[in-house]
Amino acid sequence: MDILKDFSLKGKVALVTGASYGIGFAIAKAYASAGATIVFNDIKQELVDKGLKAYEAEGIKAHGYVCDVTNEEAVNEFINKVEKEVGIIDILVNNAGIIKRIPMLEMKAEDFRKVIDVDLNAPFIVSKAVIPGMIKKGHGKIINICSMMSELGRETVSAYAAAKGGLKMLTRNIASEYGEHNIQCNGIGPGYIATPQTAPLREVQPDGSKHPFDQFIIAKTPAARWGVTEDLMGPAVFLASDASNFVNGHVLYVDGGILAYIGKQPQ
Ligand code: NAP
Ligand code: GCO
Repeated sequence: MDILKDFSLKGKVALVTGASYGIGFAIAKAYASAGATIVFNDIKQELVDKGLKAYEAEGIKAHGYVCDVTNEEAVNEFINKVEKEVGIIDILVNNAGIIKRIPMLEMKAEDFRKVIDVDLNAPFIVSKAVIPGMIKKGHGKIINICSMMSELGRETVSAYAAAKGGLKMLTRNIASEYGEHNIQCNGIGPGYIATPQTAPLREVQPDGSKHPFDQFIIAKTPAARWGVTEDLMGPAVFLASDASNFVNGHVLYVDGGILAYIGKQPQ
């Protein structure tokens, strides 16, 4: 037997949302390397063009589309187009996401709603659009990009934590509702990963010292470092491949051990 065959994505169509750069781009690159055809979207044409160039530089022929994942009508049109131009989607990664770091008492309800819209409502909208094709095809993989904040809270991220906690439960619900159609829906909960989203937490201070949050995260992480987008590649391929066909409704935390660790004891 060749167990590596179970990890192959040959012949599969994978849609990764918001994948012009960052975590989505790394996951899409890994899928292409495992044999999948890559489809991605972003809100603006400039970002799609930038993404297409970045994929091309990696030797990947990706299909890029403009689509705001919070707009149900636009998402339905986009998925129809992909099904006609590329094929029925076998793998969906709900990656597009935003964060607003604002103390709760200063946060406007409008800002809270915006985060919920992109980080929770959009995965519902996009999943709803791809599931009928997956049912027709007889299989499907949905991977929701969750967070440490699916489990933990912290100052300033009330909307993000509410959305990512909700996304964990949407994951379990999709698994429960469509498991009988051979659809597996799982989450990946990245730890603190160095991307543009977390850049403000890693900025060097005016006096040249490290950002206090940077040191805080390194101390909280048994691996003693920030994650890099490449850390998510293997787990994302596993959850998209036949190797995980009986794994359903699970969130795989890829966090260097943060969730397992009580924190450094006082010296
Ligand atoms: P990022 O660098 O900010 O990338 C997010 C991508 O999503 C961007 O390309 C962004 O486009 C796109 N996007 C945002 N709103 C969209 C919309 N309405 N429609 C379509 N695309 C949209 O973030 P990242 O760090 O790679 O994060 C990717 C995912 O992982 C997010 O869901 C994030 O919450 C999650 N995550 C990140 C970390 C981390 O430490 N970095 C940890 C755990 C989970 P624009 O540039 O136009 O906004
Ligand atoms: C924050 C961070 C996090 C991470 C990530 C952790 O401000 O605390 O941005 O929320 O991005 O989601 O898993």
